[in-house]
Amino acid sequence: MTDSNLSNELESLKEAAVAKIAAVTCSDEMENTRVELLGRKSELMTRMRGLGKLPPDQRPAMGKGLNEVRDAITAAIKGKQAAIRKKELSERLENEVFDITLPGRPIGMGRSHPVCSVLDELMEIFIELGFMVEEGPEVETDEYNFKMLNFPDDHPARDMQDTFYLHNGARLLRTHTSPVQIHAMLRHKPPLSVIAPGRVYRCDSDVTHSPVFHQVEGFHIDRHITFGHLKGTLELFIHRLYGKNTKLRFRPSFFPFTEPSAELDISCVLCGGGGCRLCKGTGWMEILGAGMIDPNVFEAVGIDPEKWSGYAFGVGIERIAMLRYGIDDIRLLYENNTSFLKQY
Ligand code: FA5
Repeated sequence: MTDSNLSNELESLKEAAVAKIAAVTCSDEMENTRVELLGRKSELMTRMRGLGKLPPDQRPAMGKGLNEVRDAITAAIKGKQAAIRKKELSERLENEVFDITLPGRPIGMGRSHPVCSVLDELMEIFIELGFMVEEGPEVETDEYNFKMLNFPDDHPARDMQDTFYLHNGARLLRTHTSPVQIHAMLRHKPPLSVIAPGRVYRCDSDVTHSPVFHQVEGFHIDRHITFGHLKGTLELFIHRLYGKNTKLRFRPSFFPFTEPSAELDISCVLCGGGGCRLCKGTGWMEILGAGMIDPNVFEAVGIDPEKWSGYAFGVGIERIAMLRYGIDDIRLLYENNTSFLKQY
């Protein structure tokens, strides 16, 4: 092929491609045209692949000419793509109507969960009374959860709280917040007033029992502390929480870490004491365990029981929330049904 024949042929290939590009009107068509002109099956690429079969003396001129055609087509496509994008954008801006006066979609406001509200309220009462806040681990050892709290090995008292054991019994999920008493007594010297909120775990489930629930532990150690101080503090706390008309009842009980021990019931706020599903027909609802700290517990942490005495109590937060809001099934608190939770 002569030089002039070659350049005529390449010139007409380029002109045909540029004319095709100029006729394109939208971005979909642009993409199809690009593939047709520069894709693997395009005439240009087929010719480029055939370069190796040409006589060696024709290859440089043909290679140079094909590269120039490819550059020209690429430049024409880029220019056209920019023009089409601009045209399509201005068409959208002209045609799409955006009404900024339409009302927005409402976003639901978050709110405090009933358990959190009660917990905050309770903490506020005790902080006002001068108690300091302590926390302890949820994964405990038998030592802290039972042994140092005066639960003898293999004593039936351990069965009072069905325990979730971990690592073949080497660790456990704490069954109550009372082990925080031990952590705090080892950390601080008396006099000491502590409040310890937290999550606790028991293998237990019905309308008033949940396998995961919250307790607040409270204890006060000083010289000459008596059961009278315990009664006075709990009465003040219950009346602040439920109002002065709420009745309180202390029942003798047993906890290995307090002596004497008691459970505190309050009159059922749902039925007013007449008996319902919440109070299991008794008119009363148990909300906490309490007592005077056992001298064995003081000895386990190196506090002299001859010099110091103290009271302790452990409150179930879900029970307080159920009584406060008249909820008759503890499981409702954990189903995350927002229509239910929104009421509180
Ligand atoms: C205790 O857990 C003792 N540690 C409390 C204590 C502390 C006594 C300090 C003396 C001195 P008890 O097992 O009774 O005690 O639980 C305390 C409160 O937790 C109960 O009164 C109840 O309100 C609540 N509670 C117990 N088990 C559950 C459960 N499975 N679900 C929800 N609340 C529970």
